[in-house]
Amino acid sequence: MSADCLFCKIVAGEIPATVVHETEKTFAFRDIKPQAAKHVLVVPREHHEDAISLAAADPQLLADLTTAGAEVAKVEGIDESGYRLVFNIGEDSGRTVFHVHLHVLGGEQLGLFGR
Ligand code: DGP
Repeated sequence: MSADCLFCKIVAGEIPATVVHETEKTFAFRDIKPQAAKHVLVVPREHHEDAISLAAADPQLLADLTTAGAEVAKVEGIDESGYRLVFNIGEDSGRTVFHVHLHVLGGEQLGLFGR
């Protein structure tokens, strides 16, 4: 656990969140500010800053996040209609929380990426 990390605190149960899915290594909860009808964040229990550093440190854990994302889509009932998986990296992505998180977005027709 990293001190002062919001998502470490959510994983530890110190800050409440609506949990959607859990494994030994991953934890998924609803985004507080949803950008789609269904918006869930999947994080590793262990603190890593972003998907790129996680890929270097523990590629299996990055794969576990993706697998958990697919399981979240099933739990949310959007696995057949389709969904989007997103990692934000670096300043221009607009990311705000520096504990790697996979966004699972769906439940409606999603718009194209852009400005
Ligand atoms: P990003 O922009 O990729 O860093 O996404 C961070 C997401 O985290 C953003 O969509 C809003 C969400 N978020 C921020 N604070 C909280 C919180 O306290 N609880 C929950 N459930 N989500 C949060």
